Parts: sequence; C-alpha cells; structure tokens
Amino acid sequence: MKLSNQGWNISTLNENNVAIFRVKLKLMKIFKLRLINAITFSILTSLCSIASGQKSKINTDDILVKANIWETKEHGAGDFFPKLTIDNDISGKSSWRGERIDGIKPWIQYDLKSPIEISQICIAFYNGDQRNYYFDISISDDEKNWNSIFNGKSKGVSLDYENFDINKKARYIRVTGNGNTHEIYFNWTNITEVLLYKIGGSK
Ligand SMILES: [Ca+2]
Repeated sequence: MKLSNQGWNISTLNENNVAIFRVKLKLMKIFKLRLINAITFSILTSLCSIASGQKSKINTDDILVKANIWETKEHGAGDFFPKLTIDNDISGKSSWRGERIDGIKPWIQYDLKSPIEISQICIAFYNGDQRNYYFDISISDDEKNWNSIFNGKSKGVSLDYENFDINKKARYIRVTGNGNTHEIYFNWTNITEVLLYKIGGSK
C-alpha cells in the first residue's frame, strides 16, 4: 500500500497486506471502544459523586459481597458473581443476576466489615433503560435486625446509576430484588454496578 497524491493506492495491496491491514483496523476499533467505555465510566462516577454533595467513595477492597441467589443452571456457574457489581465495569456482561424462585426473593449484600456512616448507594441496572426493577434497600449492624431505607422501583429510563440516600450508620447494606417489568424475564434482578459512599472525606 502506497501513499500517492491521490491518497492510499489500494491496487498495490497483496493478500497478506490486506489481512494485516484488516487486523490492525480491528484492533484500532477495539481500542477505541474500550477507551470510550473507560471515559464514560469515569464521567458517570463523577456525576454520581457531585449529585450527592460531600461524600467519599468506600474502597471496594474493603467490601465483602455475597448473595443468596447468584447462579442458576440456566446461566451456568461463574457467570454472574456478586463481586461483578463492584468491579468498576458498568457494562451488561459484568453484572450480578438473581432470580425470584417460588417466592424467594434474591438479594445481594455488601459488608463494610465495621459500621460506617453511609451517605448513599448508587445502583445501575442491566437494561435499566428498558425496564423498571422492583426492590428494597435495607441496612443492618448484625445481619439479623434490618432497617428498611427504600422500597420501590427504578425509574427505568437509564443504564446509569440511580442514587439513593441512606445517611445512617451501618455495617451491612442489602438490596432485595422483587422482579422487574420485562414480559419474559420478570423474575430477575440484574445489577451491573454499585457505588457506596460514606459521609464526609475528600476521597
Ligand atoms: Ca460490574
């Protein structure tokens, strides 16, 4: 391939050059897509922080995550670990999915290891722009006595985070799913990412 006055001269390409050119083009597209995803996630994180005033993100390394239903025969083992909700990846493939089975509601729980003044929980849902998710948010210090913070549904208009104020001290935060408005997959609760903030601090 040569650069002439009229631009790239495609006629000089042989089969090997065409193959290499296509591979390079594909790699450039992948790199571009990943760069866009990284920038989008950074912007969303900042917006979530700004929206709720002074707060400090809780380090995900300090959070233990577990869930009562996170794996099914339908999807196979290992696809939708609870920890995928705190991996800084808001894409649909990196999500936790819990199914309501025989009336048993799926839940996912975040353990901060010790009681912390929690400012807010921000939740992003899989296909959150196409369906409403029904769920409640509860907090606890001992995993036995729970205090309900929110009971309702997501707005169903965005893949981005929805913010829910807590402003209470707690060690455990639990999100319990009660299905969604999808015609077929209405028993599922699918969360792509969660951000937890404590009150005060700069970071
Ligand atoms: Ca994720």
